[in-house]
Amino acid sequence: MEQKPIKKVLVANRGEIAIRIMRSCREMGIETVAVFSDADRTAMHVRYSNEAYNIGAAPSSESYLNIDKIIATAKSSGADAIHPGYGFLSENAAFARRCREEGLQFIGPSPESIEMMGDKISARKKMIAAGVPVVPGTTEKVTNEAEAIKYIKEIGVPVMIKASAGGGGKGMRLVKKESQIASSLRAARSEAKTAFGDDALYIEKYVDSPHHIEFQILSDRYGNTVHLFERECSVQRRHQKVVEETPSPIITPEIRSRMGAYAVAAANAANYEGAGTIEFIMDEQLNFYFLEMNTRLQVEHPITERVVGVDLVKEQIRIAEGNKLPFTQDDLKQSGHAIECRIYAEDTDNNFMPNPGTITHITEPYGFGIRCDGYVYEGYTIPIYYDSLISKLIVWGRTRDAAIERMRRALYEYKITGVKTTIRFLERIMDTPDFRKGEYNTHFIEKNSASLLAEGIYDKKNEDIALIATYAQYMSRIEESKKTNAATTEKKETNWKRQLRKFTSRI
Ligand code: MV4
Repeated sequence: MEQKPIKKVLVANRGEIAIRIMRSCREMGIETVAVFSDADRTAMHVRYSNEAYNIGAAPSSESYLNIDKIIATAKSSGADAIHPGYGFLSENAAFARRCREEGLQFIGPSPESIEMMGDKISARKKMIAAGVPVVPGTTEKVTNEAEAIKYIKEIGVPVMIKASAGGGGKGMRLVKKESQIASSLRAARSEAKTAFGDDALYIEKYVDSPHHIEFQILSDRYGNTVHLFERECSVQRRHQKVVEETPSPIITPEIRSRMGAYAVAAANAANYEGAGTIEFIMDEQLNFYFLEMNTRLQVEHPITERVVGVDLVKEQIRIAEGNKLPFTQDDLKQSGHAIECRIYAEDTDNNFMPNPGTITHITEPYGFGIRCDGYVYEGYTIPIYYDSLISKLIVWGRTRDAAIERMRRALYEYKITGVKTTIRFLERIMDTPDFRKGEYNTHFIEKNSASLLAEGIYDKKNEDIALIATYAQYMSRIEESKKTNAATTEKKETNWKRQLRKFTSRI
């Protein structure tokens, strides 16, 4: 067993997750290096770390995605490892490879595992070979229209056309009628090419009204893998998760142990090392299929930590040091129930438009069974450049009902002024009968929009307007980065203009 203790970690991230990671480092006696953009000089992760270095302009392409700068900062600060958090460079195989070449320990899986799982067609192939159930569909990329039509006629509509380089809901098209195949295929291909620079597509049978259930796994480099049970993530809006809970209210112990065994098999097939998540999609009859693997620490990891009693960041670091897993599957049990609510700086009465600004007051909930992972403070201005997540509120209860009651209490105590937040919206979710009964799927928010949203409507047209606002915000960010990166900026602008034209033509 080859072990190399980590003494100093550079955290290549910002916001709540950067602090979350540094907290575990502090408990382990590991020093931390923060990196920050021009927009983050006053950010909390900069204050929390032992050292902090500016890595560039506000747009993430100039800072949190700047591989050369981050590697150089790690080396000059004497860090021996890099934790990428989630988002940004966390699933970037080239970055993991650079770390390896530069003698820095990437706290995460190998670039080969990231690449294999990042390519959804190769992931599907691997899973089929490992005996893991995947959604019925193509195993090779779809090269032409005739082939697609022939295949879809065979398995029957509805189907999803997906980008192999996509994931998380990006680059997908639902095909309900055979007559839509050609146009959907064309649209999906051009979108995939634009968004990922890779136009490979595959086709899956459409699973209607699905549940999104994912399994947390941990693997060491000696071939030991355990799962840490499931997270139910079906309460989401436009592929953004809103509430997560564990255990799932719908799966049985028997299904749980079968899914867990498949999750372990999936990780082993990927020759995986570190913490990862196997996403399954489950239909109304409780049939489940592998969807994709996330090769990073996830936003919602704390509910697993709470119910299983494992600090996932510490385990990631121990694994990266070359240690064996300190527990076996039999050592792990679920105890009680945990729920996470994501608090975003968004205007829920205005199509969840991001609402950055200055926090004029904040009171966070405390007390038994409560964890609040945040990063904002009174007087702090949330920058426009990044994700609008303010904090994650995680509660534990002995039973699901107790956890819901505790979440209601915690949301009642939570006060934020200065920016609009999702807190009241989350209170309404906790009070929705379908949620209380645990009877919900991925259509939950849309189905309950009358009581959840002020306007009571889930309006397509308004979504388009929100998109235009996002576009406007994006353009203002681009203006800033123009000086340094003229060529790619121009290309991005053209793509966005093309997309904007498509949307405006629908209004
Ligand atoms: C699907 C699907 C139905 N059928 N695939 C969305 C995110 C990405 N990970 C895959 N997604 C879906 N794939 C087939 N064959 C429905 C979704 C989907 C979804 C999945 C999980 C959680 C929320 C979702 C919301 C809409 C669509």
